[in-house]
Amino acid sequence: MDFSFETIQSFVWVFIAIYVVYWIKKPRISKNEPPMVPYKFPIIGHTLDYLFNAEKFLAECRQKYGDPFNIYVFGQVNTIAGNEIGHEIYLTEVFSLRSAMREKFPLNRVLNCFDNPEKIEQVIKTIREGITANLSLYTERIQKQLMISINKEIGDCSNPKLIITANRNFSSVIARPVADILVGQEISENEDVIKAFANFTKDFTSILKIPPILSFIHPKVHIEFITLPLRFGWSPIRRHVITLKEHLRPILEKRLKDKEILGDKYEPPLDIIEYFLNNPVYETKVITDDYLNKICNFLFVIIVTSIHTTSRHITSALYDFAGRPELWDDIYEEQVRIDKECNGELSLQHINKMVKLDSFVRESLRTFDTVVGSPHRCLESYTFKNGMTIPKGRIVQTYLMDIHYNTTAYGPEPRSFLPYHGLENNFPATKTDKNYFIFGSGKHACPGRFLAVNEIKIGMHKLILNYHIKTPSGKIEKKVYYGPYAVPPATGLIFENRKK
Ligand code: HEM
Ligand SMILES: *[C@@H]1O[C@H](CO)[C@@H](O)[C@H](O)[C@H]1NC(C)=O
Ligand SMILES: *[C@@H]1O[C@H](CO)[C@@H](O)[C@H](O)[C@H]1NC(C)=O
Ligand SMILES: *[C@@H]1O[C@H](CO)[C@@H](O)[C@H](O)[C@H]1NC(C)=O
Ligand SMILES: CC(=O)N[C@H]1CO[C@H](CO)[C@@H](O)[C@@H]1O
Repeated sequence: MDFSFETIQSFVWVFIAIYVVYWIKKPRISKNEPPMVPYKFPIIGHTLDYLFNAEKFLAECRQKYGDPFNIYVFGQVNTIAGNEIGHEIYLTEVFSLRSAMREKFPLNRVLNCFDNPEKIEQVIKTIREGITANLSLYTERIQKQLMISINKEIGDCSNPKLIITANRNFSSVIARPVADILVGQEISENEDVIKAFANFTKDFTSILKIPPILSFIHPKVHIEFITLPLRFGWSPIRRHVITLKEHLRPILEKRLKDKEILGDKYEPPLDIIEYFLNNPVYETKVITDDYLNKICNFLFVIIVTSIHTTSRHITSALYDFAGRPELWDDIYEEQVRIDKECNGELSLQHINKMVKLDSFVRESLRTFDTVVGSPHRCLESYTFKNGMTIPKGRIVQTYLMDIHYNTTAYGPEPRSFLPYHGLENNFPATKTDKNYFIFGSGKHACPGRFLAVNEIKIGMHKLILNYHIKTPSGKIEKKVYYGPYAVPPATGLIFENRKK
């Protein structure tokens, strides 16, 4: 989440106004609640600590008050659940990520199917059956698309090249294979479609740049305020939807026609739109505007959950690699060996053999360093196994650092980068575990994680084979923080061709 800090002055004034009006508003905490961390200023509560000092502040709270505890941020009580309690949140349907996301990331205001649990279940089923189960059939295409991206975005680096906006660059790198899988090989050759895929999430999040000051009154007030322009017809993402619709229509019409003419001889292309066309729920004889809207809605849910996340983590993994020269040779050696074995054409078996790279990627995901995340809303009053109770409506945040930096699981120095921990313990990067929550846990764990890790591994494999990758400082670069949320460093990376 981005906060614009330039508007600090107006921020202060609005703040004072709200402070005066609402200084009486106090959080009500019932008897058996987790301990409330004391605070000095009404309304503001722990907001400033949460925004500017989350890591240290929460570590102190954890030590003093145990697990879980309550803090007071943006006028709301949040329960912070760490290593001992965190797992419970993911085991029951009482806690809902989607319900909490509606207030943080109001995508439902632009993609109406986001409000419909059935539609989301269909998306998840599609990812499982259409993508994960057929991943081996997509691998060659993912590889090809990633190579096109790499050649385009990074290209020839006979002279070392500093690529500054690595994060942005990588969203178009990842957009290409995702487009290929979703809408097929033909449309994914179109640069406008790739841009629409790559920019969709970024443009949507432009409405989130407004600091959540009005949340002090109520989170709903903030959400109504920031989505106000949408109601008057402004939409940061409309042009992306239009681009995709324009290119989809002729392709879908052609497929329907071919099917009619060829009958049994029709050879269905392998992609998600074909899966969609064959789904009885979405069966159609004509491609109407309404139908196109439906399919775009569906596709953009996958786009918004897949591209930004994956590009953020491949970027971060590259910084992790670039900052650790001691690992370069070992991991490069594995990639060269596999490259020779497959003659440059990776199959899923070859990707599964990249065990050192897999372990490295897992470690990069584990040490991503978001302090707390994955907000879940409590849908009805709930009592934890330890007897503590929280009321309906409460937001529970997962204290990821507490889970990922557990000394029992990761030894006396859990914060250090342990590149081969996954390899030595037989934990693949896709496997969720009680001390590895980057993909969530339980029934709702990220259904896209197999695709994501696959893309990251293929991408890194190709990059490491082709380039020396360094940080400008020669050291490990620091992550950038927005409140408790981490994003990859912004210093850029230096790419230089390897001599072959
Ligand atoms: C490195 C990349 C990714 C990370 C770190 C990530 C992380 C997550 C997390 C933490 C959750 C919540 C899980 C929970 O509540 O237990 C989630 C849910 C989800 N992810 Fe991912 N994800 C990634 C990539 C992807 C990709 C590539 C796709 C699509 C192909 C995807 C689709 C989804 C969907 C649809 C959900 C919602 C599941 C539900 O509501 O039940 N994700 N992801
Ligand atoms: C998976 O691939 C097979 C073989 O090409 C195909 O018949 C099947 O429809 C695919 N599944 C999905 C859900 O796309
Ligand atoms: C996508 O975003 C980039 C960077 O902000 C911008 O230069 C480009 O014009 C955008 N493309 C589209 C189609 O919106
Ligand atoms: C580490 O995690 C395990 C499992 O969640 C837990 O039982 C153990 O108490 C944790 N260790 C520490 C030192 O917090
Ligand atoms: C597509 C894209 O954003 N490419 C950029 C990648 O990074 C370099 C270096 O900052 C830019 O010059 C490219 O325009």
